[in-house]
Amino acid sequence: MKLLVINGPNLNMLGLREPELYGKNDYAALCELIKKACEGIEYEIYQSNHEGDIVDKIQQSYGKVDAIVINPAAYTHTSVAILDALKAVSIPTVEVHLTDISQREEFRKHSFVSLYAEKTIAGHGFDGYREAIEYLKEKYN
Ligand code: CA2
Repeated sequence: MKLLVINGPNLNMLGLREPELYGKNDYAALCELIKKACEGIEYEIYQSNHEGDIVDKIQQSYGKVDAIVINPAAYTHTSVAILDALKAVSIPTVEVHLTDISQREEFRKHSFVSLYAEKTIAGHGFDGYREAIEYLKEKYN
């Protein structure tokens, strides 16, 4: 099984600002957690601040990747393009958010990606990634 983890804009800045929201651990620590959770399977972690690059990455996964974990970050709330790319490749996907977006500003409450993702995990911090990976391993490995 090959799993792709996609992280959207600014997640590479974790730990530098807003620790009360996103925690004090940095992006390298998140990648370490993902690495441990992916023990026994092939995986890749991809981070980009650019919507089109994320769309390209999803398209390139067609026929090569068995499952996707995605935190689209701010693009969650704006990107029909990322939603359409996920629909186009039809790869099983779990959406993850560090924070509970349903309890934040109005503009964060809607997620385009949720319209495709088979599961959304929000508000569990870094652990949400572990939960998403375990769910996909259990179901598709
Ligand atoms: O809760 C989440 O995981 C989010 O996807 C995080 C995004 C936010 O735009 C979404 O609404 C919810 C933000 C990504 C990281 O932003 C940072 C901001 C300051 C310092 C470090 C990271």
